[in-house]
Amino acid sequence: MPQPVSDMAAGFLTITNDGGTADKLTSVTSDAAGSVTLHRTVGTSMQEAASLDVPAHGRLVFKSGGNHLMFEMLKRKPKQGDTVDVELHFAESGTVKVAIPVESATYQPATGH
Ligand SMILES: [Cu+2]
Repeated sequence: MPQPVSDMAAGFLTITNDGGTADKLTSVTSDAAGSVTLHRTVGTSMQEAASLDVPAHGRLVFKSGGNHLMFEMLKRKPKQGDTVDVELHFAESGTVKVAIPVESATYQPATGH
């Protein structure tokens, strides 16, 4: 996550599915934000996605200019070096908790984190 400059922030990560069953990321929640939505980039505009596919033996990649998490109504402004706790909710795998590190405000992940 680039250090937010407002009450909104983008988040990036890479989800790897080692299993033989396709899954879907259906929602993301965080105590740090009032709302977290899944966005994908189509051309130059971004669209909210109801879910994102995680293929069997594949990866779901969030990166600059592509899929990203959109944190809105941040309850506090995380600083570089902090981590933001996030719960990833999957259709098949249930809930997975991750801590996303906060990077500099200009951080642009090319391949996810
Ligand atoms: Cu967005």
